[in-house]
Amino acid sequence: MIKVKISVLGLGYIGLPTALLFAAAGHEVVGVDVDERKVSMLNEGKLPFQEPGLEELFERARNNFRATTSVEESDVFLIAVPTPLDEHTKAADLKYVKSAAEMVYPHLRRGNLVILESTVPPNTTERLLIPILEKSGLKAGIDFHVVHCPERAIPGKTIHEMIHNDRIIGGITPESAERAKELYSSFVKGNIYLTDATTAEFVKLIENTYRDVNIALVNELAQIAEEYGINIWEAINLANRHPRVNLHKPGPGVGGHCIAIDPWFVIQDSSNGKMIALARHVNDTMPNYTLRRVREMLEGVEYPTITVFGVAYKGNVDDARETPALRFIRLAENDGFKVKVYDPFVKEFEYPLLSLEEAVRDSDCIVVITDHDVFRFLDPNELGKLMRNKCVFDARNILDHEKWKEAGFKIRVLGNGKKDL
Ligand code: SAJ
Repeated sequence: MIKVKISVLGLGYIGLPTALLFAAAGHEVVGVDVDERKVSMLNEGKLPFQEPGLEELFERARNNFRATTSVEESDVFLIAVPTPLDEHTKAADLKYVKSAAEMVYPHLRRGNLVILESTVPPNTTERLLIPILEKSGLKAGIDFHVVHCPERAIPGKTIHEMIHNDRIIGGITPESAERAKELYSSFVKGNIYLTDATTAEFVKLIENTYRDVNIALVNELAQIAEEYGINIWEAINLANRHPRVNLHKPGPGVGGHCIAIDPWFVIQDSSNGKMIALARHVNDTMPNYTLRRVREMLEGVEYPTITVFGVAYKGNVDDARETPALRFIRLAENDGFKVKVYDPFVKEFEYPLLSLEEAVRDSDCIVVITDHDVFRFLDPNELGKLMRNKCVFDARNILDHEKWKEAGFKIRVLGNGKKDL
């Protein structure tokens, strides 16, 4: 392996593990982030967020890694900055990619490699990134290499998947792609497939769009199943016995920085995309549907108080970006519910995060919004003693319903229309 100096711009959920994997592989890595607090934390040996295996990886990488707020000359520049959605235009907001490219081009040298890992709409590498980099006076594909190498790692298993998942590398030239393949081979054990930059951009987006559309399908089927008095969870398990059926799980909505956003990047410059947009709408309105079911359960209860179990966008992570819980809580408050929030993982949130006891005290209904495993092991008898009414709405079908029933709880489950609950 040829040891190189790599600057990684953006030390978030993707950039930091990537930087540490390259450093642990023996490269000299400079982590660059505009957040001075994060930079000093890292240089003091502290991690800014939790992810399984990250602590151990940080230990292995420490000697080859340092963090800073400014870019310096390097052999490789890897851009892993956020690409949020502009809610008004439903298009990608690429301001962080632009500013990262503006920070890089003054330091660009002949033979350098620039890697864009951020998830972007098709043509972003060719039409936005390269024109900025060429302000250096150097020509992309001739004087320096450029690739788009989308990350595909799922939070909760990020490091394992960064090493073992197959990778797609899209080069503006085949040489650029080969050059990046050589570099990623220093820690990637999955297969590395090469293509062009725009195809790689599109591949990333359609992976997440596939998941979002399939989740929308089961979210709609869940509502239909309830009308027929059917339990969607039983039906899905049975249907997935079919060799060519892989139905996903319904729930109170789709969150996170990826699945809830990337479909919009696919269709933003296209005259097509009706189904993809409709799937977004179905998933974005699941908090409304969930609230409707909770309201039915609490019919007749005056000044109802509900307890939201979980605000992370999914189970066992501390990330609440784009979480469906926020929309659910706002809708519930607008509807006259008093809402109390409990989440054992999330540290910062728009609403106060209470202790378990405080959150359920005098509550009329527990609403399971996030599928944190710890909720499965809670004792409904103890919780029931603190509540005003013993109701639970399980929007993730994760609780042991028999146990809660025995503890005297009235139970409803999203997608289960069977009356015998
Ligand atoms: N969800 C459901 N039902 C399901 C699966 C998920 O309602 O059957 C919900 C989750 O609760 C969550 C949201 O969808 O709110 C997304 O969760 P997720 O676990 O599906 O995905 P992410 O966002 O954590 O990670 C995805 C992954 N993409 C795919 O699996 C195609 C990951 O591989 C990507 O790297 C990541 O997006 C990303 O960064 O793009």
